[in-house]
Amino acid sequence: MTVTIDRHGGIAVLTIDNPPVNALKTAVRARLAELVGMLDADPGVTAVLLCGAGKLFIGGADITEFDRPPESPTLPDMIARIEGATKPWIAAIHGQALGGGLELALGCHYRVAAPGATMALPEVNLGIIPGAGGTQRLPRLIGLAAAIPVIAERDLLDTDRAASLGLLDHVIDGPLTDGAVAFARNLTGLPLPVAERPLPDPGPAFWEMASARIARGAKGQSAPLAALAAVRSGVEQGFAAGLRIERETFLRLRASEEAAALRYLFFAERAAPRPANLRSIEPHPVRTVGVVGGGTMGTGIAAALRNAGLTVVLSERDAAALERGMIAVRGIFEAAARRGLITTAEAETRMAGVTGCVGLEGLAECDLVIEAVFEDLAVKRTVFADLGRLCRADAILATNTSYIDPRQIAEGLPAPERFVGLHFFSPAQVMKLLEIIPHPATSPETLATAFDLARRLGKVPVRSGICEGFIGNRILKRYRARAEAMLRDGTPHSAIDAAMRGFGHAMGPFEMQDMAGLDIAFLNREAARQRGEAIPEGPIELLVRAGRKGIKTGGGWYDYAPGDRTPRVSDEATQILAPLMGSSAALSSPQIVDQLIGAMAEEGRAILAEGIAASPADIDLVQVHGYGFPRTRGGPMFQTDRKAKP
Ligand code: 3H9
Repeated sequence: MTVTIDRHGGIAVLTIDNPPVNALKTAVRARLAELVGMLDADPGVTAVLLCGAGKLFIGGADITEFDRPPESPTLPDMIARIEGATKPWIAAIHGQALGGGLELALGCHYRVAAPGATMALPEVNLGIIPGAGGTQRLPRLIGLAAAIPVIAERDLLDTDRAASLGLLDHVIDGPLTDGAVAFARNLTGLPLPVAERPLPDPGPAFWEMASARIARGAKGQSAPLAALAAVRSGVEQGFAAGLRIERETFLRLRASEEAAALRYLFFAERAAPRPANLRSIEPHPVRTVGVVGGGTMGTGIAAALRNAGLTVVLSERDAAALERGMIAVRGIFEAAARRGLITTAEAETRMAGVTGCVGLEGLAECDLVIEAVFEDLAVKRTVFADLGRLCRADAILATNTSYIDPRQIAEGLPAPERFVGLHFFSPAQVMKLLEIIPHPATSPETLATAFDLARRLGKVPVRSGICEGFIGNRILKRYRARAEAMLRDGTPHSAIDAAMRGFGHAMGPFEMQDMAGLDIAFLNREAARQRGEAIPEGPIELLVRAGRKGIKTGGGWYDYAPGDRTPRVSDEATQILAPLMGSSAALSSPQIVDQLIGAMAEEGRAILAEGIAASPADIDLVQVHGYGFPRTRGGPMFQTDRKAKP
């Protein structure tokens, strides 16, 4: 049963019961539509209360239905029926009312909510706009200034704000159903229909400002501005025309590549923290985490852990390095406070949960220790030998290595079943990706703990098998190699970067190298040569030997003005690179994109064939959350999969 009915005297209480999020799938819509007529015709019913079972009211339309043509009754039709009912319908909101769930509540005649509920229209996250009246009813209820950020800019309303804006008619402090039934009993009739409420046009300056603000925050996505356009057409042409335009836009965007990519990522991100094979395994309790190494990675990891409420012990080799590390962690919290993300008091509280220790003895009581010292096998082995001796027998030990084989690091560890790779991305307090790399001996409990930690940290975890660079850096290497091969064939690096930016990347492969510093790649290549790998001299060697190491030296692939990260084409770099450049005609932007995405996907397929990644979606999550692949494009595997389909 998707909708249950209960009677409280003359009040019919309908409860949508469609776990896990009461999504408005076809069967729910059909049942509700049927009930409108039945309850209207029932002389014993004076009002209808609409509730959600479980922890929330309604999570929205059922996104799994979006790959099929809309099925009757559609959500707009069903809401229109409720709006046209002769008896009052009251939405009783608890937990969350999202997307179509909030739109359904807006179509009811009254709304009441429990304290602490959230009301939002997150459709733009899925590349669509509200498609069941949200762009028309919300502004008429709470005004344009408050409604536009909710519709187009991901603003969330909590119960207090929703009540003060007039979205809610009443806040119910005690048990929700009882309070809502009492509210319903006191009603004397229907309010003025939302469609008839005035919505004056604020004039062109208002729209221009809203449009500029939304464009800035849209990150290349088309839905936010389309949502604003739907609101505006309702203001200029009236409610009915607004509804029609909203629906057309919703259906058009729903069928777009962008929306398909964002839906795909929505489900991949939801599935990532809970791999099926670990669902029944209890994670190890983790409260206090040790971090070894107070450099950029270690301090970022410490901040990420504190942001999730874990207690942190930061360990460094000597007092001076520890002090630098502690100052760096404090700097992260203070920067968050300056940007208004947390209060200064909260920054202090977060810092108070970080203690420092010189040496590893201070980590003895930690539940988990994450090693983030520099990439040197001997150093890491010494750290783990000491941790193995000093830490509690049940503590989990993790390495943040990005390149070294975890099997080599763990050699000689007394309990390799409690050892795992946790590869964070820099800055670790910001980047969402966490590659989890089990050692062959890692126990399911240790692995489940790693995934649970990722969930608590708000990270997107992806399990990777062991290979050089794991999933992400292995694909990066292939991507860079392909870009360099294009360059050698005769396509200028500026054209390659511009093509990737045009595709949606924040920067192209050569700009990325300038930002990271070419010397790092140079040193890695030198180290590989010393290990006996045949790596030919290439552009990186030419640039670094000419002193061009990237932004930090004022030039690399590009020139940079002091204090400005804008790349400018460099005559000097062009001259340095000239001997390497082939004479083939430069590739066009679509060819560049095709070849680079193709190279990434090809490496991805090899990674899948070797069992390094579990699914194409995992590879795409790595690209989107660790390497700046544009969300609206889904990922390299998604791209090639779509291309392969007729
Ligand atoms: C919309 O409403 C369009 C309308 O304007 C117009 C229509 C005409 N549908 O996140 P969780 C699944 S667009 C289908 O882990 P939480 C999810 O995949 C929609 N499935 O739980 C997962 O499945 P599994 C606008 C959905 O407690 C399971 O439920 N609404 C939907 O951390 C649990 O999810 C949104 O964009 C759905 N709508 O968070 C809200 N939602 O167990 C999207 C979830 O198989 N949803 N699932 O992996 C959310 O933000 C969160 O899921 C929510 C619960 C906050 C509700």
